Amino acid sequence: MSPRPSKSSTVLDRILSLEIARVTERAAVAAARLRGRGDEKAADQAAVDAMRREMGKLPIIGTVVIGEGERDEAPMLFIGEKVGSGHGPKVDIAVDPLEGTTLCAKNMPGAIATMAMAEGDSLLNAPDVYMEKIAIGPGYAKGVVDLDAPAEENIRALAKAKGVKPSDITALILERPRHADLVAAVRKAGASVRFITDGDVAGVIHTADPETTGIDIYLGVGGAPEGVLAAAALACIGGQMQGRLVLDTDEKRGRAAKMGIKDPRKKYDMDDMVRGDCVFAATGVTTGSLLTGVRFRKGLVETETVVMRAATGTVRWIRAEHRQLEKFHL
Ligand code: VTB
Repeated sequence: MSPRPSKSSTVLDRILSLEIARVTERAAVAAARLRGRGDEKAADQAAVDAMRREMGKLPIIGTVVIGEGERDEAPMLFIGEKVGSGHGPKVDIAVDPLEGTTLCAKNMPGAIATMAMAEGDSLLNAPDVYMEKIAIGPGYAKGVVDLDAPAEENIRALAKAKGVKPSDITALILERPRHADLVAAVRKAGASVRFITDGDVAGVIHTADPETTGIDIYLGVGGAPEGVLAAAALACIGGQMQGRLVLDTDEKRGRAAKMGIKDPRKKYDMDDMVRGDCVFAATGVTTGSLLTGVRFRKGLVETETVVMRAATGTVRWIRAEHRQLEKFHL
């Protein structure tokens, strides 16, 4: 893929693109301590606290644009909060300290700690509402699938572009009652559906490597914050994604308007959600098909993290052994 334009190539310099890994590592380990305790809130809070503490050390002037919620409902990492050391480049921050709180609380596969960092004013400021999403991996002509096309048409177009039959296509969809019609349409087109119960950031990322994951397309309605984070990842590794906020009440439209969204029905392309260079990182909390979860061994903690950068398309898989356990408050 061609490198993405960067307003200022030094903003997300090489050091920052590795330091981000420390932040998601800390959040993942904190959440992993609470795997399987049935307490989503406690696991999320632990991840938030750890992420915020570590982020304070980053040499950035950061603004949270995708966070734990709006200011009145989230005490930390709320939208608009300033984070970082206060010295360095101005950056937008998107966080989901524990993506898949239920997965973590139930100790099920696929919980991750994730964040993205982008040049200032370059990430979509999305309220915490739903987003309709469609995503495919790299190597297809632009526009081969479209959010507004019927699912059958998208499956057929994708199969044709891939040079396979619709029955060779697999769509990943969140298992929710709201997706009953979508699932029926995908199956009617002949394609296979794989369900996930949570975790659509990783779900979208799966489309980038169909040979490994078996996933060709991501479809359906999930969280808007997760949508922007997923767009940041795809902006790094290539692929196409479109999203539209579900602003179905006056209250939601009002919240969106306050965040600068003028057209409530706008269809966002990946490049509208991520408008410049960015780095994305995710660390596994519980083992899933994207990342291995945190392992607690005698005297050390192991983590696995993926870090991606849009300007260069570099993807790094970082397996870390942490020995200074007091840093994790262990
Ligand atoms: C998805 C999924 C998340 O929320 O975005 C989903 O990726 C959407 O909300 O892991 P509903 O659960 O209301 O369908 C999560 O499941 C996190 O809650």
